[in-house]
Amino acid sequence: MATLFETRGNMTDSPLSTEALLDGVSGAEVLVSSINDRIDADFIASMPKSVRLIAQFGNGFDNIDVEAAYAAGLTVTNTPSVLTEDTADMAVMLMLALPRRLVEGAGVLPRDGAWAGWSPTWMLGRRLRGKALGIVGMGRIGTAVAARARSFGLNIHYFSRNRRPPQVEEALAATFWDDLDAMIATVDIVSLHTPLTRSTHHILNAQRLAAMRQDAFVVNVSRPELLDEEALIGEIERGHLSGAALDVFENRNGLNPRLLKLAREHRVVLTAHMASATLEARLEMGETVIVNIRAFIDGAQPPHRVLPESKGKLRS
Ligand code: 8YV
Repeated sequence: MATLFETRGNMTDSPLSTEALLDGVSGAEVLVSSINDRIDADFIASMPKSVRLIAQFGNGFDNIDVEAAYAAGLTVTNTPSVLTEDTADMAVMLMLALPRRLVEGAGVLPRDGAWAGWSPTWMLGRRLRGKALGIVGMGRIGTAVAARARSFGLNIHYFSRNRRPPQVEEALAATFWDDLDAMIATVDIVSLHTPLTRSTHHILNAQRLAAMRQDAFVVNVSRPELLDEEALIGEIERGHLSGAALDVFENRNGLNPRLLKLAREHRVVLTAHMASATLEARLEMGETVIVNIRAFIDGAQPPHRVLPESKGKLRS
């Protein structure tokens, strides 16, 4: 970007305050944002009028009030596709890690430096093959998760705004549900792959968590607000759900101590928002940002424009 454009960057790799961000965009035409930057209606109203494009470095864009941006005549873009495979890898890795006790097992030798040896009941986990996986949101990432999960012998179920074509369902042997409550009450694993919008906020609410099968578990590599974290913790604590594997969690006032306790007891696996963290994904995200900016500056439609929900769809 520094070669192509006159660029002012945050080189610290840590989030900027609103004031610093506003200062940074003064006189700029483009703001390149990430999930850490809160681009709400107030921020948009305070932004210098020179800014015409918000080019998000990321797939999700729930940190941006897209509605307010469009009302102010701004264009918003994101970087889909390039982090699909890495994110799907992570979802499946977590799906395996929890029932096969990977984190707990991998910690034994480094902690004790020795091991008493194998026994028939040593580190017994639960088998994944034959279980029913319920995918909430069968977009790019959900579909990539389904393809991987299929090869691990999971039976694929999904709930999505748009039903996938018959050939996709056939290839994945996937069952479509138009009733989320019914699907959730049937499957052994619920994995969330829907974007965070007003309508998906707490899509996995207390009632749905309570309706899940005994010993079922939850995987979330999407956004923490998709589930009611308090209710999830409660269901695990009371022994109804067998656990959760989360790459995202509420962290506004620090991590919930009850969640941390469950992680220390190995009933929950926590990774720290790293599902798309590969060098390759980050480079391709950067390239996608550049393509979006270049197209916009050249007066063309940027390839990865995102539209407000009220326009009837999320992405162009
Ligand atoms: C990104 C993500 O790294 O793209 C997303 O939606 O959740 C992340 O994996 C982050 O959003 C960067 O803005």
